[in-house]
Amino acid sequence: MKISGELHQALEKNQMELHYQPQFRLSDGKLIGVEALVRWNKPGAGLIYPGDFIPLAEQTGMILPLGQWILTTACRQLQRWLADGLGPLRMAINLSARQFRQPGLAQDIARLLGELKLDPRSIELEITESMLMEEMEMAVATMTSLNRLGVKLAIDDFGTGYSSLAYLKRFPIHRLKIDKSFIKDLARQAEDRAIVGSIITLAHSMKIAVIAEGIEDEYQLQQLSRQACDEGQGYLLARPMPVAEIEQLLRQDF
Ligand code: G
Ligand code: G
Ligand code: MN
Ligand code: NA
Repeated sequence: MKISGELHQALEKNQMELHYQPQFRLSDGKLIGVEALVRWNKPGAGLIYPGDFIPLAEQTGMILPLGQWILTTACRQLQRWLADGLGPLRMAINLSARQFRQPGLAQDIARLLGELKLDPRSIELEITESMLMEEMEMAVATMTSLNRLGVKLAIDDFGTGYSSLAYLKRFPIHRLKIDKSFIKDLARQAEDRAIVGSIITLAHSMKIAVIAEGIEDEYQLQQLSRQACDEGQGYLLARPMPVAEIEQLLRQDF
């Protein structure tokens, strides 16, 4: 079967799963959130990572039902954790470009959060710079309605797109996620330290918080703390993990 047909069946056959990667506050190391990351558990093939099926899902439109499933599953999971006393906790969810342009996104999310009685402020939607730059008027309208709903908005992979920094002023943005390419060589590259420092200063001057992703070693962690980065995520701190594992971690922490 062609992979596009397989993707369709994968959802129906319950082969999609979400893994969760913790996010930590750097000032005291507290776990304050998780990012949902989708995987396809394909029989006979093992775990397939999103890089190998999200682009196709985006092309074929399958990303819309898949994205809906991801939103619902992540929000339900958060609701269960909070009901179990595991929290306070923020759930970060990646939106695809097509999902972001889908009319009615904010209403769909509002309905979902209403059904689950979830505080919208505990949900953070991650979008990329390029999603903001195309069809700017529509992007402003979508961001505005999401912001009115009360969900938080984060710019993922920050620094890798066309950063017309003017958009930071135009859009209601709560957090920048510094792309891991700037974190990788932090110890060796003075330029990367300068870029990271500038992003943090700029963001803070606009009352926007900053999270660094891809933290893999102690130097990076210390350097980011010194540079007053608010939060961090990366293999050094914790890997993305399946539900059972993250629950163990949450039970230790809360
Ligand atoms: O662990 P990682 O391989 O999960 O993720 C690779 C890429 O796939 C990242 O750029 C990430 O943003 C994207 N991705 C992961 N999970 C999701 C998801 O649930 N929805 C969308 N649209 N993208 C995702
Ligand atoms: O949505 P986004 O593009 O931010 O996806 C995050 C990606 O980064 C996922 O593929 C996730 O598995 C991966 N990731 C998380 N922590 C680390 C890390 O410390 N190092 C690297 N190289 N990748 C990471
Ligand atoms: Mn992300
Ligand atoms: Na990212």
